[in-house]
Amino acid sequence: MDGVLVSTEIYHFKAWKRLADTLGISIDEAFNENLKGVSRSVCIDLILKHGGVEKTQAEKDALAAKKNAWFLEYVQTEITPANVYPGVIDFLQALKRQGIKTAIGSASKNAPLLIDKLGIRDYFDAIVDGNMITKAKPNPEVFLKGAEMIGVKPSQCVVFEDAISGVEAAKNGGMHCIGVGSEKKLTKADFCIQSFTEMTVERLQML
Ligand code: GL1
Repeated sequence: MDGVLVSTEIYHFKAWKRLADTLGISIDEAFNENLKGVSRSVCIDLILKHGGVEKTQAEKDALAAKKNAWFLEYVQTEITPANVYPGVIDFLQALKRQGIKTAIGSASKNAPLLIDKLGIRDYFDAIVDGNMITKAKPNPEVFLKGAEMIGVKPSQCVVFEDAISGVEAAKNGGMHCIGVGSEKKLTKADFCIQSFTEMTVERLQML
């Protein structure tokens, strides 16, 4: 979801950077690639490790809560249906017309809130969010659960991913994967698109 269907990953990055700054840890967009598609608690661990800072579990929980409060502030004030990427709605409508099932697989615990705020719930047959999974990407749990919920075999699923760990999760689950972003970065994807405006049902069926 974040960074694939909607431009919400920038708000996660903004909130993580704000938190890292309070800890005297510097993170940039290149480091943020490691955070994409990764759960809140794993993000905290990666940032602390990056800064060589140690915290107790209770302190980590408090930091995670702080980041989430900032993220929710951005959701309330800055995120609107205009954050849905170009071509996404047209492609989802085309899939619906063809009777192709769709699911969201997100590590975010805020996914249900965002999906409603963005007005895209009706386009999906199933939603798997961070509250329903225990294993982070590159573990395929999030996608296997989605496939199970829509009753489709993994080998017949196509995952759209912008994160390296997400592409690996799709492949680890025996699924096809279309990278959303640079093919230099998402090297394990079957192919990459830069935008959903390039996507057609025919192109999907080639896989
Ligand atoms: C978590 C992380 C975010 C992002 C998403 C996955 O979301 O905190 O930085 O990696 O997972 O897209 P959340 O905090 O909303 O559960």
